[in-house]
Amino acid sequence: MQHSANIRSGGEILVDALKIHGVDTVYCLPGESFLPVIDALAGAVGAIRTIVTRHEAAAANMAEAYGKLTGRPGVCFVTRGPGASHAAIGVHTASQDSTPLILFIGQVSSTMRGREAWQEVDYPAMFGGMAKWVVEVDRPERLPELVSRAFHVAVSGRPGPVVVALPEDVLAAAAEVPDAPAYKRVAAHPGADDLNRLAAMLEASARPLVIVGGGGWDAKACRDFQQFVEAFDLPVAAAFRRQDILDNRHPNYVGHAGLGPNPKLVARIRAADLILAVGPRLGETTTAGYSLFELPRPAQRFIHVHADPLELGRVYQADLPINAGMREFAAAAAALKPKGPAGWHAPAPWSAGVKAARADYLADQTPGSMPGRLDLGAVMMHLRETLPKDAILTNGAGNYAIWVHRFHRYGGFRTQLAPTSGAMGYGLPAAIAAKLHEPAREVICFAGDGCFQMSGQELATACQYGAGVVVMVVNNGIYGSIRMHQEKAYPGRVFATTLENPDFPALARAYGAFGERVDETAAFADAFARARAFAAENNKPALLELVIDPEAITPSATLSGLREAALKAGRGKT
Ligand SMILES: Cc1ncc(C[n+]2csc(CCOP(=O)(O)OP(=O)(O)O)c2C)c(N)n1
Ligand SMILES: [Mg+2]
Repeated sequence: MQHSANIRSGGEILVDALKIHGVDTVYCLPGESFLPVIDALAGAVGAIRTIVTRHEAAAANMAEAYGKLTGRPGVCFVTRGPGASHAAIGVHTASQDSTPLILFIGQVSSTMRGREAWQEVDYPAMFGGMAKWVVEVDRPERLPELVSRAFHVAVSGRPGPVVVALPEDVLAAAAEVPDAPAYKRVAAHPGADDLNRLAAMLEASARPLVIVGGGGWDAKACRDFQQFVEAFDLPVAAAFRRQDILDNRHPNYVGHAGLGPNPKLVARIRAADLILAVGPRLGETTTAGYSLFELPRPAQRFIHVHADPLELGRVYQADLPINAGMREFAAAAAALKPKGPAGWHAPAPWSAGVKAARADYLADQTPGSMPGRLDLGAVMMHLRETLPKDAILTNGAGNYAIWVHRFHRYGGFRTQLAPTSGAMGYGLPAAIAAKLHEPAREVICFAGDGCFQMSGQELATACQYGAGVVVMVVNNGIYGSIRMHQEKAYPGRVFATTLENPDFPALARAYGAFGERVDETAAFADAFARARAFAAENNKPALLELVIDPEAITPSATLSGLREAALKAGRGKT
Protein backbone atom coordinates (compact mmCIF):
# COMPACT_ATOMS: atom_id res chain seq x y z
CA MET A 1 0.00 0.00 0.00
CA GLN A 2 1.29 3.47 -0.85
CA HIS A 3 0.52 6.35 1.48
CA SER A 4 1.74 9.86 1.99
CA ALA A 5 4.79 10.25 4.24
CA ASN A 6 3.42 9.47 7.68
CA ILE A 7 0.16 7.72 6.99
CA ARG A 8 0.61 3.97 7.22
CA SER A 9 -1.57 0.87 7.30
CA GLY A 10 -1.87 -1.00 10.59
CA GLY A 11 0.29 -3.74 9.02
CA GLU A 12 3.00 -1.22 8.16
CA ILE A 13 2.90 0.41 11.58
CA LEU A 14 3.29 -3.04 13.14
CA VAL A 15 6.19 -4.12 10.92
CA ASP A 16 7.95 -0.78 11.46
CA ALA A 17 7.60 -1.41 15.20
CA LEU A 18 9.17 -4.85 14.79
CA LYS A 19 12.16 -3.25 13.07
CA ILE A 20 12.53 -0.69 15.84
CA HIS A 21 12.48 -3.47 18.44
CA GLY A 22 15.32 -5.23 16.65
CA VAL A 23 13.41 -8.15 15.13
CA ASP A 24 15.45 -9.80 12.36
CA THR A 25 13.37 -12.96 11.81
CA VAL A 26 9.68 -13.82 12.01
CA TYR A 27 8.24 -17.32 11.81
CA CYS A 28 4.94 -17.44 10.06
CA LEU A 29 2.18 -19.50 8.56
CA PRO A 30 0.07 -17.14 6.49
CA GLY A 31 -3.66 -16.54 6.82
CA GLU A 32 -5.97 -14.14 5.08
CA SER A 33 -6.62 -12.60 8.49
CA PHE A 34 -3.31 -10.72 8.47
CA LEU A 35 -2.61 -10.00 4.81
CA PRO A 36 -1.64 -6.35 5.52
CA VAL A 37 1.17 -7.62 7.79
CA ILE A 38 2.37 -10.06 5.13
CA ASP A 39 2.39 -7.23 2.62
CA ALA A 40 4.39 -5.04 5.00
CA LEU A 41 6.84 -7.90 5.61
CA ALA A 42 7.31 -8.11 1.84
CA GLY A 43 8.42 -4.50 1.99
CA ALA A 44 10.82 -5.21 4.86
CA VAL A 45 12.80 -8.18 3.46
CA GLY A 46 16.13 -6.42 3.86
CA ALA A 47 15.58 -6.01 7.59
CA ILE A 48 13.34 -8.92 8.56
CA ARG A 49 13.57 -12.49 7.30
CA THR A 50 10.22 -14.27 7.09
CA ILE A 51 10.41 -18.03 7.58
CA VAL A 52 7.26 -19.81 6.41
CA THR A 53 6.60 -23.18 8.04
CA ARG A 54 4.30 -26.10 7.24
CA HIS A 55 2.52 -26.14 10.60
CA GLU A 56 1.91 -23.40 13.16
CA ALA A 57 3.25 -25.56 16.01
CA ALA A 58 6.60 -25.50 14.21
CA ALA A 59 6.44 -21.74 13.64
CA ALA A 60 5.76 -21.19 17.35
CA ASN A 61 8.45 -23.68 18.40
CA MET A 62 10.96 -21.97 16.10
CA ALA A 63 10.13 -18.61 17.63
CA GLU A 64 10.50 -20.13 21.11
CA ALA A 65 13.89 -21.60 20.20
CA TYR A 66 14.98 -18.22 18.80
CA GLY A 67 13.95 -16.62 22.10
CA LYS A 68 15.98 -19.20 24.02
CA LEU A 69 19.02 -18.63 21.81
CA THR A 70 19.03 -14.85 21.74
CA GLY A 71 17.19 -13.68 24.86
CA ARG A 72 15.13 -11.47 22.53
CA PRO A 73 11.48 -12.27 21.88
CA GLY A 74 10.93 -14.84 19.15
CA VAL A 75 8.18 -13.52 16.89
CA CYS A 76 5.52 -15.72 15.35
CA PHE A 77 2.55 -14.84 13.12
CA VAL A 78 -0.40 -17.19 12.70
CA THR A 79 -3.98 -16.96 11.61
CA ARG A 80 -7.04 -17.03 13.87
CA GLY A 81 -8.78 -20.06 15.49
CA PRO A 82 -7.07 -23.04 13.81
CA GLY A 83 -3.68 -21.37 13.46
CA ALA A 84 -3.74 -20.02 16.99
CA SER A 85 -4.74 -23.46 18.31
CA HIS A 86 -1.81 -25.12 16.54
CA ALA A 87 0.57 -22.45 17.82
CA ALA A 88 -0.56 -22.83 21.44
CA ILE A 89 2.18 -25.37 22.14
CA GLY A 90 4.84 -22.69 21.62
CA VAL A 91 3.09 -20.43 24.12
CA HIS A 92 2.98 -23.25 26.66
CA THR A 93 6.66 -24.08 26.20
CA ALA A 94 7.67 -20.42 26.39
CA SER A 95 5.69 -20.17 29.60
CA GLN A 96 7.21 -23.22 31.30
CA ASP A 97 10.68 -22.45 29.93
CA SER A 98 10.59 -18.71 30.75
CA THR A 99 11.33 -17.77 27.13
CA PRO A 100 10.47 -14.39 25.61
CA LEU A 101 8.01 -14.96 22.76
CA ILE A 102 5.39 -12.87 21.00
CA LEU A 103 2.61 -14.66 19.18
CA PHE A 104 0.71 -12.38 16.82
CA ILE A 105 -2.66 -13.73 15.72
CA GLY A 106 -4.86 -12.44 12.93
CA GLN A 107 -8.30 -11.81 14.43
CA VAL A 108 -11.75 -11.35 12.92
CA SER A 109 -12.71 -7.80 12.11
CA SER A 110 -13.60 -5.77 15.19
CA THR A 111 -16.90 -4.97 13.46
CA MET A 112 -17.89 -8.63 13.89
CA ARG A 113 -16.41 -9.48 17.30
CA GLY A 114 -18.56 -11.54 19.62
CA ARG A 115 -20.72 -13.13 16.92
CA GLU A 116 -18.53 -16.25 16.69
CA ALA A 117 -17.52 -15.04 13.28
CA TRP A 118 -15.35 -17.17 10.97
CA GLN A 119 -12.69 -18.85 13.18
CA GLU A 120 -13.28 -16.33 15.95
CA VAL A 121 -11.68 -17.10 19.32
CA ASP A 122 -11.53 -15.08 22.53
CA TYR A 123 -7.74 -15.00 22.97
CA PRO A 124 -7.59 -13.53 26.49
CA ALA A 125 -9.78 -16.47 27.56
CA MET A 126 -7.83 -19.02 25.53
CA PHE A 127 -4.33 -17.97 26.55
CA GLY A 128 -5.10 -16.24 29.86
CA GLY A 129 -3.58 -18.99 32.01
CA MET A 130 -0.55 -19.56 29.79
CA ALA A 131 0.71 -16.19 28.57
CA LYS A 132 2.14 -13.34 30.63
CA TRP A 133 -0.15 -10.94 28.84
CA VAL A 134 -2.82 -11.19 26.13
CA VAL A 135 -4.08 -8.14 24.30
CA GLU A 136 -6.33 -7.42 21.37
CA VAL A 137 -5.42 -4.22 19.56
CA ASP A 138 -8.54 -2.11 19.02
CA ARG A 139 -7.23 0.74 16.86
CA PRO A 140 -4.25 1.09 14.49
CA GLU A 141 -3.14 4.20 16.40
CA ARG A 142 -2.44 2.02 19.45
CA LEU A 143 -0.15 -0.44 17.65
CA PRO A 144 3.14 1.29 18.58
CA GLU A 145 2.13 1.49 22.24
CA LEU A 146 0.78 -2.06 22.57
CA VAL A 147 3.53 -3.73 20.52
CA SER A 148 6.15 -1.93 22.59
CA ARG A 149 4.44 -3.13 25.76
CA ALA A 150 4.36 -6.68 24.37
CA PHE A 151 8.18 -6.62 24.02
CA HIS A 152 8.61 -5.13 27.49
CA VAL A 153 6.41 -7.76 29.10
CA ALA A 154 8.02 -10.67 27.21
CA VAL A 155 11.58 -9.85 28.34
CA SER A 156 11.16 -8.18 31.73
CA GLY A 157 11.25 -9.95 35.09
CA ARG A 158 10.70 -13.64 34.41
CA PRO A 159 10.68 -13.81 30.59
CA GLY A 160 7.67 -15.41 28.94
CA PRO A 161 5.09 -15.41 26.16
CA VAL A 162 2.79 -12.58 25.10
CA VAL A 163 -0.14 -12.97 22.71
CA VAL A 164 -1.28 -10.07 20.54
CA ALA A 165 -4.53 -10.41 18.57
CA LEU A 166 -4.79 -8.22 15.47
CA PRO A 167 -8.29 -7.60 14.08
CA GLU A 168 -8.32 -7.59 10.30
CA ASP A 169 -9.79 -4.09 10.05
CA VAL A 170 -7.20 -2.67 12.46
CA LEU A 171 -4.41 -4.00 10.21
CA ALA A 172 -6.03 -2.71 7.02
CA ALA A 173 -6.94 0.74 8.33
CA ALA A 174 -4.64 3.70 7.74
CA ALA A 175 -3.48 5.88 10.58
CA GLU A 176 -1.05 8.61 11.37
CA VAL A 177 0.82 7.82 14.54
CA PRO A 178 4.44 8.19 15.70
CA ASP A 179 6.51 5.08 16.43
CA ALA A 180 7.38 4.10 19.98
CA PRO A 181 11.07 3.82 20.90
CA ALA A 182 12.81 0.45 21.22
CA TYR A 183 11.96 -1.51 24.35
CA LYS A 184 14.32 -1.77 27.32
CA ARG A 185 14.38 -4.90 29.44
CA VAL A 186 13.63 -4.30 33.10
CA ALA A 187 15.05 -6.66 35.71
CA ALA A 188 15.65 -6.59 39.44
CA HIS A 189 19.19 -6.30 40.83
CA PRO A 190 20.15 -8.19 43.98
CA GLY A 191 20.55 -5.90 46.97
CA ALA A 192 23.86 -5.39 48.79
CA ASP A 193 22.40 -7.09 51.89
CA ASP A 194 21.33 -10.09 49.82
CA LEU A 195 24.86 -10.53 48.50
CA ASN A 196 26.52 -10.12 51.89
CA ARG A 197 24.17 -12.66 53.43
CA LEU A 198 24.74 -15.04 50.53
CA ALA A 199 28.50 -14.89 50.98
CA ALA A 200 28.18 -15.30 54.75
CA MET A 201 25.86 -18.30 54.39
CA LEU A 202 28.20 -19.92 51.90
CA GLU A 203 31.17 -19.48 54.17
CA ALA A 204 29.26 -20.84 57.16
CA SER A 205 28.33 -23.99 55.28
CA ALA A 206 30.16 -27.29 55.05
CA ARG A 207 28.52 -28.90 51.99
CA PRO A 208 27.00 -26.22 49.74
CA LEU A 209 25.56 -27.15 46.36
CA VAL A 210 24.31 -24.95 43.50
CA ILE A 211 21.39 -25.86 41.26
CA VAL A 212 21.36 -23.63 38.20
CA GLY A 213 18.51 -23.21 35.73
CA GLY A 214 15.58 -21.05 34.68
CA GLY A 215 15.34 -18.45 31.93
CA GLY A 216 16.94 -15.09 31.23
CA TRP A 217 20.56 -16.22 30.87
CA ASP A 218 22.94 -14.94 28.23
CA ALA A 219 26.57 -15.70 27.42
CA LYS A 220 27.95 -13.00 29.70
CA ALA A 221 25.75 -14.07 32.60
CA CYS A 222 27.09 -17.60 32.16
CA ARG A 223 30.69 -16.33 32.23
CA ASP A 224 29.95 -14.28 35.35
CA PHE A 225 28.29 -17.24 36.99
CA GLN A 226 31.32 -19.39 36.20
CA GLN A 227 33.62 -16.80 37.78
CA PHE A 228 31.52 -16.82 40.97
CA VAL A 229 31.49 -20.62 41.05
CA GLU A 230 35.27 -20.73 40.63
CA ALA A 231 35.92 -18.13 43.32
CA PHE A 232 33.97 -20.16 45.89
CA ASP A 233 34.80 -23.55 44.32
CA LEU A 234 31.14 -24.56 44.34
CA PRO A 235 29.68 -27.78 42.91
CA VAL A 236 27.07 -27.00 40.25
CA ALA A 237 24.18 -29.24 39.25
CA ALA A 238 21.95 -28.27 36.32
CA ALA A 239 18.16 -28.17 36.59
CA PHE A 240 16.12 -30.22 34.11
CA ARG A 241 17.17 -29.32 30.55
CA ARG A 242 19.35 -26.43 31.67
CA GLN A 243 22.61 -28.28 31.17
CA ASP A 244 24.23 -25.57 29.06
CA ILE A 245 24.64 -22.78 31.62
CA LEU A 246 27.97 -24.15 32.84
CA ASP A 247 30.23 -26.02 30.40
CA ASN A 248 29.93 -29.71 31.30
CA ARG A 249 33.72 -30.05 30.99
CA HIS A 250 34.20 -27.60 33.82
CA PRO A 251 35.59 -29.31 36.97
CA ASN A 252 32.76 -27.80 39.06
CA TYR A 253 29.97 -29.26 36.93
CA VAL A 254 28.59 -32.30 38.75
CA GLY A 255 25.61 -33.42 36.63
CA HIS A 256 21.92 -32.77 36.18
CA ALA A 257 18.84 -33.09 38.32
CA GLY A 258 15.89 -34.05 36.16
CA LEU A 259 14.96 -37.19 34.28
CA GLY A 260 17.30 -40.06 35.09
CA PRO A 261 19.69 -38.19 37.39
CA ASN A 262 22.77 -39.85 38.84
CA PRO A 263 21.62 -41.39 42.16
CA LYS A 264 24.90 -40.26 43.70
CA LEU A 265 24.12 -36.66 42.77
CA VAL A 266 20.65 -37.01 44.23
CA ALA A 267 22.25 -38.26 47.47
CA ARG A 268 24.62 -35.29 47.50
CA ILE A 269 21.76 -32.83 47.00
CA ARG A 270 19.92 -34.42 49.92
CA ALA A 271 23.05 -34.38 52.08
CA ALA A 272 23.97 -30.77 51.27
CA ASP A 273 23.68 -28.33 54.16
CA LEU A 274 23.13 -25.35 51.86
CA ILE A 275 21.31 -25.25 48.52
CA LEU A 276 21.81 -22.22 46.32
CA ALA A 277 19.21 -22.36 43.54
CA VAL A 278 20.16 -19.83 40.87
CA GLY A 279 17.30 -19.32 38.43
CA PRO A 280 15.21 -22.48 38.44
CA ARG A 281 11.61 -22.63 39.61
CA LEU A 282 12.54 -26.01 41.12
CA GLY A 283 9.71 -27.65 39.24
CA GLU A 284 8.35 -31.18 39.38
CA THR A 285 11.00 -32.74 37.14
CA THR A 286 14.03 -31.09 38.74
CA THR A 287 12.83 -32.06 42.22
CA ALA A 288 11.83 -35.66 41.35
CA GLY A 289 8.15 -34.94 41.88
CA TYR A 290 8.76 -32.48 44.75
CA SER A 291 10.43 -35.24 46.74
CA LEU A 292 13.98 -33.84 46.71
CA PHE A 293 13.35 -31.09 49.27
CA GLU A 294 10.96 -30.92 52.16
CA LEU A 295 7.88 -28.82 51.51
CA PRO A 296 7.40 -25.98 52.13
CA ARG A 297 10.61 -25.57 54.16
CA PRO A 298 13.60 -27.57 52.94
CA ALA A 299 15.77 -29.23 55.57
CA GLN A 300 18.88 -27.65 54.04
CA ARG A 301 19.58 -23.97 54.40
CA PHE A 302 18.11 -22.55 51.24
CA ILE A 303 18.92 -19.58 49.01
CA HIS A 304 16.62 -19.11 46.05
CA VAL A 305 17.42 -16.61 43.32
CA HIS A 306 14.62 -15.99 40.83
CA ALA A 307 13.61 -13.26 38.41
CA ASP A 308 9.98 -13.24 39.56
CA PRO A 309 9.25 -12.18 43.15
CA LEU A 310 6.02 -14.20 43.07
CA GLU A 311 7.95 -17.39 42.35
CA LEU A 312 9.97 -16.96 45.54
CA GLY A 313 8.13 -18.70 48.36
CA ARG A 314 5.55 -20.15 46.01
CA VAL A 315 6.71 -23.74 46.51
CA TYR A 316 9.78 -23.58 48.73
CA GLN A 317 10.38 -21.13 51.55
CA ALA A 318 13.98 -20.01 51.33
CA ASP A 319 16.10 -18.71 54.20
CA LEU A 320 17.29 -16.11 51.74
CA PRO A 321 15.04 -15.33 48.76
CA ILE A 322 16.72 -13.07 46.22
CA ASN A 323 14.71 -11.41 43.48
CA ALA A 324 17.02 -10.71 40.54
CA GLY A 325 17.41 -11.23 36.83
CA MET A 326 20.05 -13.82 35.97
CA ARG A 327 22.32 -11.30 34.24
CA GLU A 328 22.05 -8.94 37.18
CA PHE A 329 22.59 -11.65 39.78
CA ALA A 330 25.51 -13.25 37.95
CA ALA A 331 27.27 -9.90 37.44
CA ALA A 332 26.95 -9.10 41.16
CA ALA A 333 27.94 -12.61 42.26
CA ALA A 334 31.05 -12.49 40.05
CA ALA A 335 32.26 -9.54 42.11
CA LEU A 336 31.94 -11.44 45.42
CA LYS A 337 35.15 -12.62 47.00
CA PRO A 338 35.23 -15.33 49.63
CA LYS A 339 36.43 -13.89 52.93
CA GLY A 340 35.89 -16.57 55.55
CA PRO A 341 36.86 -16.25 59.19
CA ALA A 342 40.37 -17.43 58.42
CA GLY A 343 40.39 -15.73 55.05
CA TRP A 344 40.42 -19.01 53.15
CA HIS A 345 41.02 -19.21 49.49
CA ALA A 346 40.49 -22.22 47.27
CA PRO A 347 40.67 -24.98 48.15
CA ALA A 348 37.54 -24.32 50.16
CA PRO A 349 36.62 -26.57 53.09
CA TRP A 350 34.29 -28.41 50.71
CA SER A 351 36.71 -28.65 47.76
CA ALA A 352 37.39 -32.35 48.28
CA GLY A 353 33.62 -32.94 48.08
CA VAL A 354 33.47 -31.08 44.76
CA LYS A 355 36.17 -33.32 43.33
CA ALA A 356 34.31 -36.39 44.54
CA ALA A 357 31.04 -35.15 43.03
CA ARG A 358 32.80 -34.48 39.73
CA ALA A 359 34.30 -37.98 39.81
CA ASP A 360 30.79 -39.41 40.39
CA TYR A 361 29.54 -37.47 37.37
CA LEU A 362 32.35 -38.70 35.15
CA ALA A 363 31.87 -42.29 36.31
CA ASP A 364 28.18 -42.06 35.38
CA GLN A 365 29.12 -40.95 31.87
CA THR A 366 30.20 -44.31 30.54
CA PRO A 367 27.24 -46.15 29.10
CA GLY A 368 26.77 -49.83 29.88
CA SER A 369 25.83 -52.21 27.09
CA MET A 370 22.22 -52.45 25.98
CA PRO A 371 20.20 -54.99 24.04
CA GLY A 372 20.18 -54.74 20.26
CA ARG A 373 22.72 -54.25 17.49
CA LEU A 374 22.77 -50.45 17.60
CA ASP A 375 23.84 -49.05 20.94
CA LEU A 376 22.61 -45.52 21.60
CA GLY A 377 25.19 -45.12 24.36
CA ALA A 378 27.96 -45.78 21.86
CA VAL A 379 26.37 -43.26 19.48
CA MET A 380 26.46 -40.62 22.19
CA MET A 381 30.11 -41.42 22.98
CA HIS A 382 31.00 -40.97 19.32
CA LEU A 383 29.20 -37.62 19.18
CA ARG A 384 30.94 -36.48 22.36
CA GLU A 385 34.30 -37.17 20.74
CA THR A 386 33.39 -35.83 17.29
CA LEU A 387 31.23 -32.74 17.71
CA PRO A 388 32.74 -29.31 18.29
CA LYS A 389 32.16 -27.80 21.73
CA ASP A 390 29.72 -25.22 20.40
CA ALA A 391 27.45 -27.71 18.60
CA ILE A 392 23.78 -27.21 19.44
CA LEU A 393 21.77 -30.29 20.40
CA THR A 394 17.98 -30.13 20.28
CA ASN A 395 15.32 -32.60 21.29
CA GLY A 396 11.64 -32.97 22.14
CA ALA A 397 10.17 -35.56 24.52
CA GLY A 398 10.67 -39.31 24.71
CA ASN A 399 12.95 -41.81 26.38
CA TYR A 400 15.61 -41.36 23.68
CA ALA A 401 16.34 -37.95 25.27
CA ILE A 402 17.56 -39.68 28.44
CA TRP A 403 20.69 -40.82 26.57
CA VAL A 404 21.27 -37.35 25.16
CA HIS A 405 20.94 -35.59 28.51
CA ARG A 406 22.97 -38.17 30.39
CA PHE A 407 25.89 -38.79 28.05
CA HIS A 408 26.38 -35.60 26.05
CA ARG A 409 28.66 -32.94 27.46
CA TYR A 410 26.99 -29.65 26.66
CA GLY A 411 29.60 -27.06 25.86
CA GLY A 412 28.10 -23.99 27.55
CA PHE A 413 25.64 -21.27 26.62
CA ARG A 414 23.47 -22.09 24.29
CA THR A 415 24.28 -25.61 23.21
CA GLN A 416 21.01 -27.13 24.41
CA LEU A 417 17.56 -26.40 23.04
CA ALA A 418 15.17 -28.67 24.87
CA PRO A 419 11.70 -27.96 26.26
CA THR A 420 11.28 -28.24 30.02
CA SER A 421 7.60 -28.41 29.10
CA GLY A 422 8.27 -31.91 27.74
CA ALA A 423 6.73 -31.11 24.37
CA MET A 424 7.13 -33.72 21.64
CA GLY A 425 7.88 -32.36 18.18
CA TYR A 426 10.11 -29.54 19.42
CA GLY A 427 13.51 -30.77 18.28
CA LEU A 428 13.32 -30.29 14.51
CA PRO A 429 11.78 -26.79 14.46
CA ALA A 430 14.21 -25.70 17.19
CA ALA A 431 17.13 -27.07 15.19
CA ILE A 432 16.03 -25.25 12.05
CA ALA A 433 15.64 -21.96 13.92
CA ALA A 434 19.07 -22.42 15.50
CA LYS A 435 20.80 -23.27 12.22
CA LEU A 436 19.24 -20.33 10.39
CA HIS A 437 20.29 -18.00 13.19
CA GLU A 438 23.79 -19.44 13.65
CA PRO A 439 24.71 -21.04 10.31
CA ALA A 440 28.36 -21.54 11.29
CA ARG A 441 27.48 -23.87 14.17
CA GLU A 442 26.60 -27.53 13.85
CA VAL A 443 23.07 -28.33 14.89
CA ILE A 444 21.96 -31.86 15.72
CA CYS A 445 18.33 -32.70 16.36
CA PHE A 446 17.36 -35.80 18.32
CA ALA A 447 13.84 -37.12 17.92
CA GLY A 448 12.09 -40.39 18.65
CA ASP A 449 10.04 -42.04 15.93
CA GLY A 450 6.96 -40.61 17.63
CA CYS A 451 8.47 -37.21 18.32
CA PHE A 452 9.78 -36.80 14.78
CA GLN A 453 6.37 -37.47 13.27
CA MET A 454 4.93 -34.48 15.09
CA SER A 455 7.05 -32.05 13.06
CA GLY A 456 8.82 -34.06 10.33
CA GLN A 457 7.12 -32.03 7.62
CA GLU A 458 9.45 -29.18 8.56
CA LEU A 459 12.19 -30.95 6.58
CA ALA A 460 10.56 -29.04 3.73
CA THR A 461 11.08 -25.74 5.57
CA ALA A 462 14.71 -26.69 6.25
CA CYS A 463 15.27 -27.44 2.55
CA GLN A 464 13.56 -24.23 1.46
CA TYR A 465 15.69 -21.95 3.66
CA GLY A 466 18.92 -23.90 3.55
CA ALA A 467 19.13 -25.22 7.10
CA GLY A 468 21.76 -27.97 7.10
CA VAL A 469 20.76 -29.69 10.32
CA VAL A 470 21.43 -33.33 11.12
CA VAL A 471 18.40 -35.20 12.43
CA MET A 472 18.71 -38.43 14.41
CA VAL A 473 15.44 -40.31 14.42
CA VAL A 474 15.71 -42.87 17.19
CA ASN A 475 13.31 -45.55 16.00
CA ASN A 476 12.16 -48.15 18.49
CA GLY A 477 8.73 -48.63 16.91
CA ILE A 478 6.90 -47.45 20.01
CA TYR A 479 5.89 -44.43 22.01
CA GLY A 480 8.59 -45.76 24.28
CA SER A 481 8.21 -43.41 27.20
CA ILE A 482 4.52 -44.25 27.57
CA ARG A 483 5.15 -47.96 27.00
CA MET A 484 7.65 -47.79 29.88
CA HIS A 485 5.03 -46.30 32.20
CA GLN A 486 2.50 -48.80 30.89
CA GLU A 487 4.74 -51.78 31.72
CA LYS A 488 5.32 -50.36 35.20
CA ALA A 489 1.63 -49.81 35.96
CA TYR A 490 -0.10 -52.41 33.77
CA PRO A 491 2.59 -55.00 33.08
CA GLY A 492 2.05 -56.94 29.85
CA ARG A 493 -1.05 -55.00 28.82
CA VAL A 494 0.41 -53.26 25.81
CA PHE A 495 -2.11 -50.92 24.21
CA ALA A 496 -2.03 -47.74 22.12
CA THR A 497 1.76 -47.42 22.28
CA THR A 498 2.89 -49.33 19.15
CA LEU A 499 3.82 -47.45 15.99
CA GLU A 500 3.80 -48.53 12.36
CA ASN A 501 6.31 -46.18 10.82
CA PRO A 502 7.18 -44.91 7.36
CA ASP A 503 10.52 -45.56 5.70
CA PHE A 504 12.21 -42.56 7.33
CA PRO A 505 15.26 -42.29 5.01
CA ALA A 506 13.00 -42.52 1.93
CA LEU A 507 10.75 -39.87 3.45
CA ALA A 508 13.74 -37.61 4.02
CA ARG A 509 14.96 -38.10 0.45
CA ALA A 510 11.49 -37.24 -0.85
CA TYR A 511 11.94 -33.83 0.75
CA GLY A 512 15.35 -33.39 -0.87
CA ALA A 513 17.20 -34.22 2.33
CA PHE A 514 19.82 -36.91 2.94
CA GLY A 515 18.44 -40.13 4.43
CA GLU A 516 20.17 -43.26 5.68
CA ARG A 517 19.28 -46.07 8.05
CA VAL A 518 21.76 -47.22 10.68
CA ASP A 519 21.04 -50.49 12.44
CA GLU A 520 24.36 -51.47 13.98
CA THR A 521 26.88 -49.63 16.11
CA ALA A 522 29.81 -50.24 13.77
CA ALA A 523 28.05 -48.45 10.92
CA PHE A 524 27.25 -45.28 12.84
CA ALA A 525 30.49 -43.32 12.59
CA ASP A 526 30.69 -43.46 8.79
CA ALA A 527 26.99 -42.76 8.33
CA PHE A 528 27.25 -39.78 10.65
CA ALA A 529 30.23 -38.45 8.71
CA ARG A 530 28.25 -38.74 5.46
CA ALA A 531 25.21 -37.01 6.98
CA ARG A 532 27.32 -34.17 8.36
CA ALA A 533 29.13 -33.69 5.09
CA PHE A 534 25.86 -33.63 3.13
CA ALA A 535 24.32 -31.07 5.48
CA ALA A 536 27.40 -28.84 5.37
CA GLU A 537 27.91 -29.02 1.60
CA ASN A 538 24.28 -28.67 0.54
CA ASN A 539 22.79 -26.55 3.32
CA LYS A 540 20.04 -29.12 3.50
CA PRO A 541 19.00 -31.42 6.29
CA ALA A 542 20.36 -34.92 6.69
CA LEU A 543 18.38 -37.62 8.49
CA LEU A 544 19.79 -40.73 10.10
CA GLU A 545 17.32 -43.34 11.24
CA LEU A 546 18.81 -45.09 14.26
CA VAL A 547 17.06 -48.43 14.62
CA ILE A 548 17.22 -49.51 18.24
CA ASP A 549 15.78 -52.48 20.08
CA PRO A 550 12.61 -51.44 21.97
CA GLU A 551 13.89 -53.58 24.84
CA ALA A 552 16.53 -50.88 25.48
CA ILE A 553 14.02 -48.52 27.06
CA THR A 554 16.52 -46.52 29.16
CA PRO A 555 20.32 -46.69 29.49
CA SER A 556 19.83 -48.95 32.50
CA ALA A 557 16.47 -50.74 32.13
CA THR A 558 14.79 -53.13 29.71
CA LEU A 559 11.08 -53.33 28.96
CA SER A 560 10.88 -56.97 29.99
CA GLY A 561 12.81 -56.22 33.18
CA LEU A 562 10.33 -53.49 34.10
CA ARG A 563 7.42 -55.79 33.30
CA GLU A 564 8.78 -58.62 35.43
CA ALA A 565 9.44 -56.29 38.35
CA ALA A 566 5.91 -54.90 38.13
CA LEU A 567 4.38 -58.38 37.93
CA LYS A 568 6.42 -59.46 40.93
CA ALA A 569 5.15 -56.42 42.83
CA GLY A 570 1.60 -57.60 42.04
CA ARG A 571 0.80 -54.58 39.91
CA GLY A 572 -1.71 -54.58 37.09
CA LYS A 573 -3.86 -57.39 38.48
CA THR A 574 -7.58 -56.72 38.55
C1 LIG B 1 2.97 -33.09 22.44
C2 LIG B 1 3.06 -34.25 23.37
N1 LIG B 1 2.16 -35.25 23.26
C3 LIG B 1 2.25 -36.33 24.06
C4 LIG B 1 3.24 -36.42 25.01
C5 LIG B 1 3.33 -37.64 25.94
N2 LIG B 1 4.54 -38.40 25.58
C6 LIG B 1 5.71 -38.20 26.22
S1 LIG B 1 6.93 -39.13 25.61
C7 LIG B 1 5.91 -39.87 24.50
C8 LIG B 1 6.41 -40.91 23.55
C9 LIG B 1 7.57 -40.46 22.75
O1 LIG B 1 7.81 -41.42 21.77
P1 LIG B 1 9.10 -41.37 20.87
O2 LIG B 1 9.28 -40.03 20.31
O3 LIG B 1 9.02 -42.48 19.90
O4 LIG B 1 10.29 -41.58 21.91
P2 LIG B 1 10.65 -42.87 22.78
O5 LIG B 1 10.06 -42.66 24.13
O6 LIG B 1 10.10 -44.07 22.08
O7 LIG B 1 12.14 -42.87 22.83
C10 LIG B 1 4.61 -39.36 24.61
C11 LIG B 1 3.48 -39.80 23.76
C12 LIG B 1 4.13 -35.32 25.11
N3 LIG B 1 5.09 -35.28 26.03
N4 LIG B 1 4.03 -34.28 24.25
MG1 LIG C 1 9.88 -44.33 19.99
